[in-house]
Amino acid sequence: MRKIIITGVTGQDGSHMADYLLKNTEHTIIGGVRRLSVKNHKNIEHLKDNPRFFLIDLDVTDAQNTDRVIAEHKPDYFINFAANSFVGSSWDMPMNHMETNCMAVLHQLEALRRHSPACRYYNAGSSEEFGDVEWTPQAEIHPLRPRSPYGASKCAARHLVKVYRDSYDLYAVQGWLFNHEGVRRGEEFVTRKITTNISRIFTEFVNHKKINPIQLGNVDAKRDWSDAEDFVDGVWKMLNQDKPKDYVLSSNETHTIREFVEEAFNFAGFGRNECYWEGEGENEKYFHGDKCVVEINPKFYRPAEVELLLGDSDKAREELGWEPQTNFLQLVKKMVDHDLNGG
Ligand code: NDP
Ligand code: GDR
Repeated sequence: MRKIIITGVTGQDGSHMADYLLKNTEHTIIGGVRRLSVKNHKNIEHLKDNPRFFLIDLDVTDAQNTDRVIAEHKPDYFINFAANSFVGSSWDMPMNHMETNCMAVLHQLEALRRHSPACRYYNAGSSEEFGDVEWTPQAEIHPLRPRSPYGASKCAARHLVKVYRDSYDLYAVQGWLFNHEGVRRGEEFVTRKITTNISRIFTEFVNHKKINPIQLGNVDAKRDWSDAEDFVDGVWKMLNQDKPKDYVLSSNETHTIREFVEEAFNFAGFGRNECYWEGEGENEKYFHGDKCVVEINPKFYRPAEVELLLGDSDKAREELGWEPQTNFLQLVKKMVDHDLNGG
C-alpha cells in the first residue's frame, strides 16, 4: 500500500483523481487542503468516511508547510493539481498565479529531492502554454507561446519540472492537458457558466418569468474539450511509465463557445429550429423565439485571447494506451442534464 498526496483535492481534477485512485488502487490518499474561513468540500464530501482517504493542511504557497508535509509523509506519489486555474483572473492577480502555479512547484520539487527522492511527481500543465499557436494541431513539440500570466506561470513551472528531472533524476512530469470539464467544473469557466445559467433560464421560462440572458465574452474562441473523468486516468498512466515523459491529453477535436451554447440549449429542450443568433460583435445575441437568452458583454473579453486550441494526443494514445471515452456532445449533454436536475 502506497501513499499518494493530491493537492487541489477540493477542485475538479483533484476530487476526480481521489475517486479514481480509491476505486482502482489500494493506496492511501492524502488530500491537501488550504485553510478557508468557509469550507468548500462539496466535491469530496462523499469521501469523508473512507478509511483510505484523509485530509491535511497544505497551502502550496507556503514553502515551510510544503517541506514539513513531504518530510513527514514521504509520499510515493505527489500529484499537484492545486492552482489558481482561472485564466481570466491572471491579469488582475499575476503574482498570485506565479506564486500558486509556479513557485509552489519549486517548493515541492525542492522538498521532494531532499526528503522523498523516489516519489513520482505530476504537475498539472496546460494547453494554455501553447497560447498564440504557431500551427494546428498542437502536440508535445509545439513551442510555448503563452498569452496570459496564467499561461506564463505554467510554462515556468514546466521548465522547473524538467530541470529537476534532469538534474536530480526525479520521476517528475508535467502533462499538457487541454480543456476538460464536467459536473464538478467551477461555475465561472465558460462551459459550466453556460449549463448552470441554462438551468436558471429553464426555470424562468417554465414559470413565465422575465428571462435574464447569459452574459458571455468571445464566443468564437475554439477549445478542445474533454471530460475530466477521462483525464485523471491519463495522468495516472503518465505517472506509471518506465521513464518519466510529458504528454498531451486532448480530444483531438475543436469547437467554438458558440457551438457549445447551441448544443447546450438544444439538450435543454429549447428546440434548435427556434433558436438563432442575431447582430454582430458586441451587439450579437442568441434568441429562443422572441426571447434573448445570450448576450455579449465585453466585460468578459480578455486582454489577450487564445483563439484556437486543438490538441494532438496521438503520442499518449500510442504510448500510454489512453483514450478519452466521452465525446463533445456526450459531455455537453452530461453537464446540461446534471444542472437541469439541480446541479
Ligand atoms: P480547480 O480550480 O477546480 O481546482 C484548483 C484547486 O487548487 C482547488 O482545490 C483549490 O482549492 C486549490 N488551490 C488553489 N490555491 C491553493 C493554495 N494556495 N494551496 C492549496 N490549494 C490551493 O482546477 P481544476 O481541477 O480544473 O484543474 C486542476 C489543475 O489542472 C490546475 O493546476 C489547473 O491549472 C490545471 N489544468 C486544468 C485544466 C482544465 O481544463 N480543468 C486544463 C489544463 C490544466 P480551494 O478549493 O481552496 O480553492
Ligand atoms: P480557459 O477556460 O481559459 O480555456 O482555461 P474558460 O472556460 O475560462 O474559457 C474558455 C474560452 O471561453 C471564452 N469565453 C469565456 N470564458 C469565461 N470563463 N467566461 C465567459 O463569459 C466567456 N465568454 C467567452 C474565453 O475567452 C476562452 O476563450 C481553462 C482552465 O481550466 C485552465 O486552468 C486550463 O489550463 C485551460 O482551460 C486549458
